[in-house]
Formats: sequence, structure tokens, C-alpha cells
Amino acid sequence: MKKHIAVDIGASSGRLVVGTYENGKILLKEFYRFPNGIEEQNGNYFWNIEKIINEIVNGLKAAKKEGIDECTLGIDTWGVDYALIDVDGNRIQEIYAYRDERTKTAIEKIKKQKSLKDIYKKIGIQFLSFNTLFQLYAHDQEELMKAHKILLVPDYLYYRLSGRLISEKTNASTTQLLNLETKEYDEELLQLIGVKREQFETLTEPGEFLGPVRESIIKEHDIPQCELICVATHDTASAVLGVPGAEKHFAYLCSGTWSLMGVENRYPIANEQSYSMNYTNEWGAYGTYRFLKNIMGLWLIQEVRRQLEKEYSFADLVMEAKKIKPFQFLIDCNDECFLKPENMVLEVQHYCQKSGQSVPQTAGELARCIFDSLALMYRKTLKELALLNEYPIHSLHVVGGGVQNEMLCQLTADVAELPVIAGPIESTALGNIIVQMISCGEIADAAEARKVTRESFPITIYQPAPVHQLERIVKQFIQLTSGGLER
Ligand code: LFR
Repeated sequence: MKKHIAVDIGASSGRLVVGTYENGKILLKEFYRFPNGIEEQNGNYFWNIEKIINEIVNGLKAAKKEGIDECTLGIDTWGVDYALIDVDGNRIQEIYAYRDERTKTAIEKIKKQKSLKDIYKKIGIQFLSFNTLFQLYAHDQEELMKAHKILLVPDYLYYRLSGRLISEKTNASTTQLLNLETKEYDEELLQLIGVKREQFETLTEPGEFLGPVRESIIKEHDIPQCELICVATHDTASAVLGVPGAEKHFAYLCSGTWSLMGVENRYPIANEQSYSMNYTNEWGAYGTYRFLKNIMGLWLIQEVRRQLEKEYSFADLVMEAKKIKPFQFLIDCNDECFLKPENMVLEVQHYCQKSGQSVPQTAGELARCIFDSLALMYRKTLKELALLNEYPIHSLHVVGGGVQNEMLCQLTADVAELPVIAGPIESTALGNIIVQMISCGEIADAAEARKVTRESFPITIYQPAPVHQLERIVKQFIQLTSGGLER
């Protein structure tokens, strides 16, 4: 029986999970977890990449103690962020975190040189101020010129473990630099930001074998013999592979620090309407596209929790929220002001005040405001997805850590007026391991993997219950979020 390890690193935590395929089922076991987060240095925000690498090695040592001597290994992380390395393979800067503010005005600046609509037409990626396109544009040009290679975070981690240089496709698409037609980095955009094609590696498909972890690392740290497999290294791409959708068209919500809501398509949709609603076509494994939208997600509640004087667990916040009358305080969760505010509590309060609403004061009121607003944003996004795709959406799969928030799952079902199918929680690690299993010939393809997933992991179904005065609440929310379908 083959053992596969997923190194799955998110913005707030990383984990190592071992997966095996036995009797038609996938078994997952998390055996190592560590906290992650961005760190401030002189007003800029960075990831502590050396700490992350140490934690991966510590996790692999733990794997050996668990009795794993041999395995395959795949790595996924968030998208867009990059390391610059010199010709000797040394990193020449700390890795900026995407919430760093240096890109705040980059979209406005680029717009003066090239129309955003033209960029969208050929790239098909939603405009987010932190996409690599804008980060590189805002990067110190001299430093950028010194870079022999630009590696996205998981590419860099593969490099550190093995010496292999790759530019994995699913994550590369989050740069907003891949051309939908040529399926290559777009020369014109590269020129616009002062980067050469050679600074990126050749694009690599998920599924490719990348060779072993360096012998020196294995010996020094006494870790298992690991064969690296290039997985869908963008965490969202992995998470979507782990969605147990059975229907031809299923909608998903990958619920973690971000809420990524969308559908899986075989073709990109990059037209006027998808441009004006800012939908993305991120490249998926096995020739798919993730047509989705980024919604600010659980980051809002994570940050509120961090700011509150009293210590609350997430479960405590849910309990407090349940005591509060719903839909009294609404925010547009996707407003830029929530991307990296100094103090999320004050930011939420300020938003409510300036939009003429009463202001949430207690932990319960703040949590209620966030959960209500997220559920309403999910409803709005589902309506947009159905319209842009020209097919109805009958249910919603929720995967990721957010599955544990039963209140939000039920609220989503109620507000969106459709059943929510929740689980699995660890869909990202699962998707990572699914690619490894497909490459090793244990599972035939993504469709079979979804079938196996359905048989392997429990799900919870939340049926929608009527919401008092829903129409009025939706109207109010739509006004707040400037337009939309149900205006
Ligand atoms: C989720 C995610 C999103 C991406 C954001 C920044 O972890 O990867 O898909 O938009 O992080 O990279």
C-alpha cells in the first residue's frame, strides 16, 4: 500500500497529512500541524518562509516516527506570492505577503498603460490588487532584474526540497500573467512589468513526477525517502479536486481564510459580463477552469477575534452570535477596507456607522454581522454564477475549515434557499493526495476520485429553512454592495 503525504499550507496554519487508498476508500490522517501568519517588518508584511521550511522538515521527521519510511509527497499553498532567486539558487528577498500594502494603487497605475478590459479578455483572471501581476509591477525594479528565477511559494518549496525548478500551472494562473489562448506567460504583460519570460520556469502540469527529496536533507534530518509529485499546488485548485460533487454542474464554496465560491468548467468564460462582475478563470488540474470569486471569508472573524480583549474560541463566537437578532448589521465583506485593516473591529464598526446602520458592539454582534453578511454574499454570488454560466444551481458544496461552523452552513442554506452539502473539512490536503494517487495509478481520474471521496468521507446536509423578510434583507444588502442581479 502506497503512502502519500500532503504538505498543505494555508495563511493561518500548515499541516502534513498522510493518505492511503484501501479497499476503494481514501484514508487521511493528519499527523503534524503548525501555525502560520504574516509578519511585519518596517511597515511591510512578509511570510516567514524559513520557519515554514523548518516546519515541513519537522513534519517529515514526525512522519518517520509514525513508521513511514517511503512515500510520495505533494505541496500546496496559497497563490500569487513569489520568491526571487539568484543564479546560485539563493533567495534574494523575503517573500512579501499578498496583504502587504505596496500594491494598493497598482491597478490604477497599470490601467493608464493598458485597459483592464483588454487584460481580462486575454487572461480571464479577476482583478485583485495583490495578484502577482500587480505585485511585480510594484516591486523594486532593480531587485527584480537581479532575479534569475521568480518562483511562486510552492514552486520554491519544491525547489528547496529537491533542487528542481518548476512553474506549476494551477498556481501560475493566479499570477494573472497566463494567456488563455497561447497557454503561456503573456509577453506583452511581462514587458509591461519589466520581467522576462526566462525568469519564469517552463510550465509544469500537475501529476508530473519531480524526483526525490535531496539525499542530504534525508540524511541530516532522518526523514522518509520521499518521491516528489507536482500536485495542483494552488490550495484552491487542490480543494476543488476534493469536492465530492456528483452533479454535472455543482457549485462549491472553499471556506477558509478566504471564501472561494464557484463552479468547475471545461472552458473559460471571459466576456463583458464576467469582466464587469469580476469573475476569475483559474486553471485547474486536468484541463479544468475554476470559475469563481474571492470573498473575504473567515479572515473577517479571525481578525475580529484577534482584536477582542477577551479571549474567545471560534465556537464561543458562534455561540455569542446565535444570541443576537439576525440581519441588524450588514457589511460588504468584499470592500477593500477589510483586506488588511489595522483593527478589524473598528473597521466593521466604521463601515456600519458610515452606511447609516446601528453599530455592532459586543463580540456576539460583531460575529453576527460577519456571518449574516457572508451568507448574503454567498447568495448573491450563487445568483451571479447561475446567470454567467447559464445553468441553474440546485445545491452548494461547502469544503474546508468553514464546514465546522454549523451556524454559518445553516445560515447559508437558509439565505441562499438551497441545500448545503458540507464536507470534507480537509478537502485541500485530499485534493493534493488525489493527484498523487492518480499519478501512481491507484485512481483513474478526477471523476473517479470524486466518487471515492463520496464513499470515504461523511457529509452533513443542511436543508434551507424560511427566513423572515428575506426579500427586504436581500434588497438592503444589494444596495449596500452596489448593484447586482436582484436590484
Ligand atoms: C486561498 C488563496 C486564494 C487566493 C488567495 C491569495 O488560500 O489561495 O485562492 O486568491 O489565497 O493567494
